[in-house]
Amino acid sequence: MAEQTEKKLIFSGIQPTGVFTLGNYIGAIRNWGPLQDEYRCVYSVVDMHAITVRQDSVKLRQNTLQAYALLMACGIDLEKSLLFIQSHVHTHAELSWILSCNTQFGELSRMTQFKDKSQRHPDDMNAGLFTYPVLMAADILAYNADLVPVGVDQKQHLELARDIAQRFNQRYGDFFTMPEPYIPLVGAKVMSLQDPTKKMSKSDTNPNACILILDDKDTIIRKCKRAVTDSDTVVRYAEGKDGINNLMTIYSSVTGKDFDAIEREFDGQGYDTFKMAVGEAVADHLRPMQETYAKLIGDKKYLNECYTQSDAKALAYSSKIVQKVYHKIGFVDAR
Ligand code: ATP
Ligand code: LTN
Repeated sequence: MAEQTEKKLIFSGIQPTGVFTLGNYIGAIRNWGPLQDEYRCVYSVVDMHAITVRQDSVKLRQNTLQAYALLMACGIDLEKSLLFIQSHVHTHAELSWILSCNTQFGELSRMTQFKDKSQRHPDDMNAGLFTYPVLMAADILAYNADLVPVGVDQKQHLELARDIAQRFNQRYGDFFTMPEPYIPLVGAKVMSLQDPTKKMSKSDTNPNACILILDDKDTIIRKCKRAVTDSDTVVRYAEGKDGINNLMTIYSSVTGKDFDAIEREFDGQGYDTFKMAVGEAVADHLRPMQETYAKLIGDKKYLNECYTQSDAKALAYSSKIVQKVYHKIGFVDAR
């Protein structure tokens, strides 16, 4: 990365909590590949974040490799970017501790994701779930990232990362770059197919609520056909038509057509035809990625080489920043 220092730096991460949804894909991951030419990109499979919710250890290991291969299949190119596994780079946990000493209890209590997740897991309100946003701030600040591509649900966490950075800068002198969110104009919040007032989420218990990016064509079409819509029949983007608005957003994201063009295309055709078209367009869009994924996941040795190389580069880069942080706060320099 050293020879390209004039380019801005991007950081983003995704949790290995299962196969990615179409929401993860449209809201975040699909934007990561195209950014690689303009920016220095650092991406991570954030397994330490995933354990804030109880995980089966065998499944977590499989999901982490799967997430890694999926990101490569979605276009992360290791010639251009870093793609590493968070737990392999110890600077993240180290910086997280320092930042947690510069974060207020009240700030963390206001995080809506904490409130949601602690309600959903009342038997496991662990401290990690509470301090999750501090680790996320550490991920970003350990690289002094300029931009963070995420879906809209992560905006609040990013604002907290900025507040933490600003507080640190005020206490110890300007050091951290203020990271900016990079949120897509269309598709920043893909909604559940079964309850279009809720975000599509990997952890939804109803399998019809989300399209997984490894679903086959028949499954995708079936899920689209069953999507909850209103009792109107006109394909039109309008208030109160949450289900149709969501399907139009999905269709627009995978075909590149704008809402006016979609309304014209389905003029007088009713919801069934539209839902079928959405399912087919999504399946066709995902197919090349699915084929690449199938090849990658069978080659564990290659995957291992890829993350080992990125882990080392990420560690070298972030260590320099964390060492400077240690010095600024008054720790005696280590040899
Ligand atoms: P979980 O359900 O396990 O909490 P998740 O599906 O919310 O996970 P994350 O790993 O937390 O997924 O998110 C990865 C990225 O995907 C983030 O940038 C997040 O903003 C984005 N994202 C998640 N869900 C959606 C969605 N429905 N629409 C758009 N972007 C989304
Ligand atoms: N919290 C994020 C995942 C995440 C992340 C990050 C995103 C962890 N660290 C750093 C951007 C930058 C989520 O999507 N739930």
